[in-house]
Amino acid sequence: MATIIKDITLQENIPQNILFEKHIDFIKEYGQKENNFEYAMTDYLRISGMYWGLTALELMNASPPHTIEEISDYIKHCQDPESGGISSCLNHDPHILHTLSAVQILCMYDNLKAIDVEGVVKYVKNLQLPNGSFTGDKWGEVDTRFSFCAVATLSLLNRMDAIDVNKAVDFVASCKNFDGGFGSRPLSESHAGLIYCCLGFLSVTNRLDIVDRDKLAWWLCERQLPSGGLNGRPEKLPDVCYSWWVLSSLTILGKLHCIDANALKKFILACQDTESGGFADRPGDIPDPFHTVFGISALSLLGNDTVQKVNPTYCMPQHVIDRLQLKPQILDN
Ligand code: GRG
Repeated sequence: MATIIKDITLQENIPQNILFEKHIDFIKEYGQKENNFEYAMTDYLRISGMYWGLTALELMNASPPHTIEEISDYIKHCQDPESGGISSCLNHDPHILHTLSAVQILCMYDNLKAIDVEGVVKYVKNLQLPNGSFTGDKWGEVDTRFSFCAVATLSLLNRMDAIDVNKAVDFVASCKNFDGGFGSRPLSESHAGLIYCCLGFLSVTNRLDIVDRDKLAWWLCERQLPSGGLNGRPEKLPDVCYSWWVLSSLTILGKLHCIDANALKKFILACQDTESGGFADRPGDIPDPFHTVFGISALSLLGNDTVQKVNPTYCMPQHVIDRLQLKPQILDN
C-alpha cells in the first residue's frame, strides 16, 4: 500500500536567525495575562507551561519574569501535603507530569528546598504498579510517558532507589514494536513523542541495550518530509515539536547525523511568528510556549550556539545536568 505524504510548502522570506527579542517578550508576556480567556482555560497545564516558558528563557539566556522565590512559592503551594504530588495549579489534583515539571524548574534554579522532596519521592513510588508501569495519577491511566516522568523525576532527586527499576524496564521493553519504535502501552502504535519518552527512560536507566538501534533510527529519519519538517508518525503533517521528540531520540541513539539538518533548520526558523514572537506548530499558525521551547531546544541540538546547550534526555539546560552530576546514557555515533 502506498504511503500518503502530507506536507506544507515553505514560503519565501524565512527568517535566517532566531528572533530572540521577540521570543523573550512573547514568553514573558504570556504568563502575565492572568485575566484573559486563554489563561483561565489552561489551568490544567500551568506548571508544565511554566517549565516550557522558563526553560525557553534560560536557553535564550534571558531572566525569568518573576523572582525565583515567587516561582518556587507558587510550586510549593501546588504540592499536595497528603500524597506529596504536585498539581498543574492551585486546587487541582496532583499528576506525575506536573510533578516532573516542578522538579525540573526547581533544579534549574537550584531551589529544591522549596518543596517536600521526600513527599515527591513517596508520590512517584506509590504510582508504580506490580508490572513495573506507572500511572499518571490516582485515577490509574498507564502510559510510557509516565514511566519517563517517574525516572526523570527520581533521577533529578538522586532517589532512583525508591522504585523497582528492573520491573519498570520490563514494562517499557514490552511496549517495543516490530518497527523498532515504542508506543504508550504494549501493542500501541509507534509515535515519535512516545519514542522520546521510552528512549529518555532507557537513557536514564542506562538500558539502551534493549533498543533496535538501526531500525529505530531509520524509522525516525523517515519522519522528515520534503519541507524539511518532521512528523510524529506516518501520513501526518510536520509539527515543530517533533523537531524535539525526533532529534532528541536520534541524539540519544548517536544518529543525529542521519537527518538533513539544513532542511530541518529552515523549517524550524520558518515556524517563528515574526510579528508576535514565539514558535507555532507550522509556519503561519498561532505560536505558544510549548512549540517555542521545543523549537529552540531542537535548534540547540542542531548545534546552534546562539542558544544554550540543551540535554537531550531531560530537555533541560546542559549546565544544570552537569551541576547535578547526572550522566544519562547516550550512544556514540
Ligand atoms: C520533559 C520534554 C519533557 C516531556 C515530559 C509528557 C512527556 C514527558 C512527553 C510527551 C511526548 C508526546 C506524547 C508528545 C506528542 C505531543 C503531541 C503534539 C501529540 C499530538 O498527538 P496527535 O495525534 O498528533 O494530535 P499527530 O502529530 O500524531 O497527528
